[in-house]
Amino acid sequence: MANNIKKLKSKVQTIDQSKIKEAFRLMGTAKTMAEIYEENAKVTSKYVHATSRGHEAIQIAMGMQLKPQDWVSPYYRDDSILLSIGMRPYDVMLQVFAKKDDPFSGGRTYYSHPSLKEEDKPKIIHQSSATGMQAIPTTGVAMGIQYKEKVGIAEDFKGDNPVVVCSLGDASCTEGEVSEAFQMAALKQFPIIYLVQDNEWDISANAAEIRAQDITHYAKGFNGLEVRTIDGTDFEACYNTIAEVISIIRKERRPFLIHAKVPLLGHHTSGVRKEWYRDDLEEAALKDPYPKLRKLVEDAFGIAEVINIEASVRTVVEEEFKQAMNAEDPSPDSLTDHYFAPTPITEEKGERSPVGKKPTVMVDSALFAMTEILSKHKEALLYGQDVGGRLGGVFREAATLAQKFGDERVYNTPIQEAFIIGSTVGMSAVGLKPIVEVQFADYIWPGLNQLFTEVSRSYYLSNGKWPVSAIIRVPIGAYGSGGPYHSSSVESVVTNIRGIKVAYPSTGADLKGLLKSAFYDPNPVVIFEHKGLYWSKIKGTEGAITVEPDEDYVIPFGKARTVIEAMPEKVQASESMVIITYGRGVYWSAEAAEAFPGRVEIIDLRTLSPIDETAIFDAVKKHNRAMLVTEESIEATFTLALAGKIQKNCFEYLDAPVEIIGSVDTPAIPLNSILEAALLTNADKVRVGIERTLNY
Ligand SMILES: Cc1ncc(C[n+]2csc(CCOP(=O)(O)OP(=O)(O)O)c2C)c(N)n1
Ligand SMILES: [Mg+2]
Repeated sequence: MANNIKKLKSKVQTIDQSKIKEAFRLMGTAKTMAEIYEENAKVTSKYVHATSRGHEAIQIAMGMQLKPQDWVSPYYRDDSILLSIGMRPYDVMLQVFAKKDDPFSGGRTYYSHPSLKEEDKPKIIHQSSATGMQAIPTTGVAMGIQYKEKVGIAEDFKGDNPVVVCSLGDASCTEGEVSEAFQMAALKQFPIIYLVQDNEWDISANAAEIRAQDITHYAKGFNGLEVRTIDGTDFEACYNTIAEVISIIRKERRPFLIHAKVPLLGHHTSGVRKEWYRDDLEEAALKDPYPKLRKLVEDAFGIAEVINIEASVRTVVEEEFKQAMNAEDPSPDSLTDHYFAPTPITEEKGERSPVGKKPTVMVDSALFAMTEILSKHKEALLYGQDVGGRLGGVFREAATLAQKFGDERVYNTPIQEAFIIGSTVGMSAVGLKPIVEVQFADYIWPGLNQLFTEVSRSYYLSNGKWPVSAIIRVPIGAYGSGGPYHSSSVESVVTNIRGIKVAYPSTGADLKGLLKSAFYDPNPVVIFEHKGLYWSKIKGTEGAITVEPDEDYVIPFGKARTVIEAMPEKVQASESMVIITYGRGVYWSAEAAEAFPGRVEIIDLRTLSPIDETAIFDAVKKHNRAMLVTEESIEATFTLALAGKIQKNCFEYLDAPVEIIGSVDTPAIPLNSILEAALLTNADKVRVGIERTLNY
């Protein structure tokens, strides 16, 4: 047909007619899907869903132009992006019913919450349902791509370098974490597009109530982030702007924000209905992108073709809707599949105390582990506050690393704990091994949202596609009057987050071995490193200084270490007990145990999640008396839960209640050294506990 080679004119460039027709088919598909969900509300309303009605033009213009090497993070209103990157309606609709074959999550997460790792399509990392929180992980993808290009390990795309797209609703941009992402992208010039679809609604709150300015004014404050505003209902304008921006980014590697003004024509979600609160529905209907695109297709191909496309779309969607509705549900047996990705480190290997190596303080053991990792693996890098060359970490734990490995592999970040932690999702997705640092455990809180919402659930909710392989190093613990904001213990909160592994070593050898295991582990690992043990400056903690293990030394997670054994005759005479502890608790316990020679076995857990239940239960059954020692206070803690676990599993074996010794319960650790000492666990308090337990 002559029409097929005719080009449609537009301001910037011309678009192939076949593309216009394809866009119309996609838009019709998305619109028909939304209509069918409404027509079948009884069955589709079981699980919440939102559709792209009104937003289709900008989404399709974006999706159609992405290539397999690109990365996109669509948000929950982006089902038109999903269709336009090549997903079948059936694939997308499996999510409406949370079915087993839902290609994104296997029925684990909501409609249009995609994650995708298919050869022939752009890649989609997992993202949560928390609005705006995808900005950091997705910016992490762009940071990872830039890193690979800088250090020479990027794939060769023949100049067609990957672009990252982070899609956001207008209201989600008022979340604080979004600004961390913008600021990093602008500062470091990442190859990313933030696509903001501005419908001026935040559920029922409108723009006038919730923002001081629209996103263009806000984004322009980030120096180096180029901003474009477009009518998101005009397919040609959208297509052309996106084409231009993408072609710039493929070459120039810098960030853009595209602000697309769109009407929200559907409901906020299936559960929050537009009739309840919308006063702009008539006005919004006038901006519908569908009749606009329909007119273009009619002008180019004639009305018969339009009707033809609409009819065939309806048939396909109806048919595939039925198929999706009748598809298989996930089996309950699959419930815990993809909890953790399998790790290659399953046993202790290498030499823990090689001859000829010197006793080394804990902080240096970590430094040597890092040096070995960074020497061997170009995919490894370290970033965090002050870890860069000028200082090498506030504890000098990264001293010399930037000098040895370069500023692009060891670098400072701004004070953005959410970015530090959340960016690992994207960095890991592009094949890197980010090792990051939170300066003090007290400051993990701003990053905790990312740890919980994005990092910990990525593997499970992507049904095994996107494990987050990252190490998050966290100096922790009270030491030398650190006061309320440089002393806190946070392990109970962090171990409560499922889907991450947690280590808390008490010696240099264990820290080195666990850092190495964490490196080879495909899952996210938090390593707590006690500040008071780093140099063993505190009397009684000299045991943390160990001969440095060799390069191959690894320790599997979930394997405790026996620090001190009881004498067999004391065990036989029922005069012994076990202390189960970790971190600095090991040293308080060892000091206290000196008063009870041969009667106390001490087990150092080394990792808190997973935890070595076998070692714990075996020891309790052997000694029949157990005590737990922690630096935390006792209320609502990991240790308290462990005591419960011991009672439940070893009840018949216990000759005494499970004792717990911890710090005094206060909302914070006071600065004054007398108060600090009164609050903290110490050897005397442990001694009292031992006595009570042995004499019960
Ligand atoms: C962190 C967080 N807070 C609140 C919500 C509840 N919520 C879901 S959608 C939404 C409005 C988002 O508006 P916008 O980003 O403009 O997207 P739109 O729905 O308008 O496309 C809210 C508040 C959420 N999902 N996440
Ligand atoms: Mg909105």
